[in-house]
Amino acid sequence: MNKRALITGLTGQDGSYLAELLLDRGYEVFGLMRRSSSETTERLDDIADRLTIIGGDLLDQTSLMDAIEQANPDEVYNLAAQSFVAESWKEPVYTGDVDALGVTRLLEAIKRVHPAARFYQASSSEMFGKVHETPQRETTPFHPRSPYGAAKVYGYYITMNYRESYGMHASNGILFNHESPRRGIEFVTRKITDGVARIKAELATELALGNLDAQRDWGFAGDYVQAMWLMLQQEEPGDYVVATGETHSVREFCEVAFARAGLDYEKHVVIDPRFVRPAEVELLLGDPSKAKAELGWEPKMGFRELVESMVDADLARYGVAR
Ligand code: NAP
Ligand code: F7E
Repeated sequence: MNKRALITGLTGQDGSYLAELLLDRGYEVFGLMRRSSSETTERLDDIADRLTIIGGDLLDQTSLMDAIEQANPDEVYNLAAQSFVAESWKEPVYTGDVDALGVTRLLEAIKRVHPAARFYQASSSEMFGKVHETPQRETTPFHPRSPYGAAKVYGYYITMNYRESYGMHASNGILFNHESPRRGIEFVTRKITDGVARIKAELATELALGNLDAQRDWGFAGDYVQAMWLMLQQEEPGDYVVATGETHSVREFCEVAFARAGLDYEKHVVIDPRFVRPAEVELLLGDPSKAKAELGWEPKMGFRELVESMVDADLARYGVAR
């Protein structure tokens, strides 16, 4: 019989890649989707007719219990979150309600309705924040720098707690930044590649950014959902860093992205203090050795290919040539 999986955050970047992966592997895929007055399924256009959508929200306990009952899943992937770090200072309580307590609500629903389901929690490198060591690994202490990071630390520990308290197969993927042409437009990578395309299409002349010196370990989302799936195929649950082991600055991202379209970033990028954060995560660099050794996982796409594929996709969207 086909395996059944429930994905929360189905409409997001990772939800769409994970749904594709699971469908390819013969899963019956269910997705939790919150009510919206407008269309939120554009990332799912190619696979929509193969998915079963269940209405629900991480803020609503009853809907989560019903979703687990309806999907009766072998595997649950909790990808839903208020995922934009900058927004978390504007909506700290809401961010905590979804990203921290939402995890407890979902774990509790699984525990009560179908405790044998395996659980994946989308934990984040933002938990390392003001880093205590470099590279960051599974044993590096957490020091979150935003309401988002703090909420994700709670989500991480409550996942571990349900594993230890109730013997649930619950795992944390500590994922470093991962991007794609499907990345939300407000995140810096996509903001840059969209900005390049807009400038090339003569719709803009400038791109306003914040801290160009921040460094991130950027990988490709399509590679990272593979690691999520592998975690739930292990006999024992666990916590894994998923990263490329390379770090680059926002400035370097700009350089490569603008160059791909024959442009010089220094002529177009301007600094706007509105995009500088109250507390910054200056440097992230992950050590994925455990994922490689235990899951056999390795990233396939490198930095340059990632940036260029995102630029190419945005240029195509605006109908302009390189
Ligand atoms: P994303 O594109 O922002 O998607 C977030 C998803 O969560 C969307 O489907 C959104 O639905 C849904 N959602 C938000 N609030 C919800 C609620 N109250 N109830 C139900 N669904 C809700 O995020 P992503 O980049 O795919 O990331 C997936 C997960 O990994 C998130 O938990 C994120 O925090 C975490 N993470 C991401 C990265 C990264 O670099 N991408 C790294 C580490 C961890 P709508 O479409 O209705 O808004
Ligand atoms: O910022 C700097 C900004 O918003 C990256 C989420 O998926 O990954 C993501 O969080 C860096 C920061 O991602 C702008 O200050 C400069 O240092 O693309 P971002 P993030 O905050 O790293 C983690 C792992 C997650 O878990 C999150 O869900 O870029 N930066 N100028 C800027 N950032 C933005 N957004 N906009 C700017 O104009």
